[in-house]
Amino acid sequence: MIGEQLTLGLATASHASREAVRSLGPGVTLLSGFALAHEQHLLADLEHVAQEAPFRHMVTPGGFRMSVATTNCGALGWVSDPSGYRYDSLDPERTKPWPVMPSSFRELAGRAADVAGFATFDPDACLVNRYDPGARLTLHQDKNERDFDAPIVSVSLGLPALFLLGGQARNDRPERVPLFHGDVMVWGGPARLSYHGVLPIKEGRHAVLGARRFNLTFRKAG
Ligand code: MD3
Ligand code: FE
Repeated sequence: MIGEQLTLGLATASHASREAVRSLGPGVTLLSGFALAHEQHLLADLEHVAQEAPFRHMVTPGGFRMSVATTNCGALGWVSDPSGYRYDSLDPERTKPWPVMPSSFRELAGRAADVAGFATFDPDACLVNRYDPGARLTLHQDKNERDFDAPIVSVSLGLPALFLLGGQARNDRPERVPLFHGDVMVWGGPARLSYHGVLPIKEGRHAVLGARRFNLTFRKAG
């Protein structure tokens, strides 16, 4: 119940009852429904980002086309190509900077980090993943960022997903966490280098976003 008390002041009355804050283990906080209060704004801004820097299927260093389609906004964007993973200030497809991170995105990420106990989170990168049914993300660690003290904030929109929450070793058996439209997760401290992934998205239709899941991941990359 403390979670609802924590979030009540941040949510509009109509969304407060759909919010809850839950710890999923050391350094992992799930803020259910946290993005719902700002849904319209977020979706409009997401549309603008994707218009400027279209989603594309990146290729892994192993030469595989990712089933997830990706774009970015903010000063730095996550890029994968056959030469490796990196953060780049330029979108290689347009040879231009990534779209500016919308204030709706930045502010949501900051508020979520704050509720989870990370006082000032000022992300410089927002990776946006788009999943069609069947798309997945195999178990991996995120270690291309420079600052492992900063948390990572993730916002789920559209179709639900089963998130794989693993441990510090690839062989640790992952827990399955269902994530729904509007859920926000914050990772930091001991969980920052945890293995994680997303099981193949099931067929379905979300009332607003149709047959798709979007995930915004905010990072301090530079
Ligand atoms: C835990 N994306 O893009 S976000 C990724 O739903 C990625 O699209 C997933 O993993 C998605 O790299 C999950 C949640 C997330 C992101 C980064 C993490 C969890 C994390 C880094 C460390 C630990
Ligand atoms: Fe990841």
